[in-house]
Amino acid sequence: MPKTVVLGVIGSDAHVVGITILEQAFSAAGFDVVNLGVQTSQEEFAEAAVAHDAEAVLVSSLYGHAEQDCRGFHDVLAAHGVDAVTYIGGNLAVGQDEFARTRETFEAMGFDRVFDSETDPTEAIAALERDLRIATVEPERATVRS
Ligand code: B12
Repeated sequence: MPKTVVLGVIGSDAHVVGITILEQAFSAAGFDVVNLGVQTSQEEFAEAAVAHDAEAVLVSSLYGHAEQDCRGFHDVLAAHGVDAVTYIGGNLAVGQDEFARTRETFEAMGFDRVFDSETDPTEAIAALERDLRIATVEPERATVRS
């Protein structure tokens, strides 16, 4: 059964190219992707996660206001009864903030993983496969030899 992920750009952010690439990459990797698009509210993420029984919620933010937009996000998810892995990625801080500090900030806010804007989608897919413990069977091992 494919695992469902909810994906969107939070807050008033309108940068759409990154999540379009992520949607294609996650779909090609075998996930069911619910793409909420840009300018998605915290409630919309939570409602979609419930409606689609999502195993992961992937938040994107590019315009530098991620910290404000994500304040209370995990409380909103919890209030809706969402039990899902949460990732955030993109350009999460204003200017040239040191990424290690940015990661700490968002982990403290409750995100399971934090990715910067240099992240290749395959890195996030590999992390999600590990976090959701998806078995990947190599084709030759799956072949039954007589
Ligand atoms: C194109 C663009 C725009 C376009 C957006 C068009 C559209 N509808 O998409 C327009 C002109 C509208 C725009 C507007 C603004 N922009 Co702009 N924009 C860009 C630009 C040049 C490219 C973004 C892009 O498409 N990149 C290509 C995609 C493929 O990469 P990506 O978005 O980074 O996504 C990848 C990764 O980040 C990562 N990723 C992203 N999200 C997630 C989530 C997860 C979970 C994971 C794992 C990975 C991940 O994977 C993605 C795929 O590889 C960037 C600069 C840059 N070079 O990045 C600035 C940039 C993002 N914009 C910026 C700013 C400030 C703005 C404005 C606020 C400017 C203004 N004062 O009006 C507005 C905001 C408007 C709004 N409401 O959102 C700043 C943000 C600064 C910051 N964070 O400190 C940047 C960095 C430019 C800069 N150097 O100052 N922008």
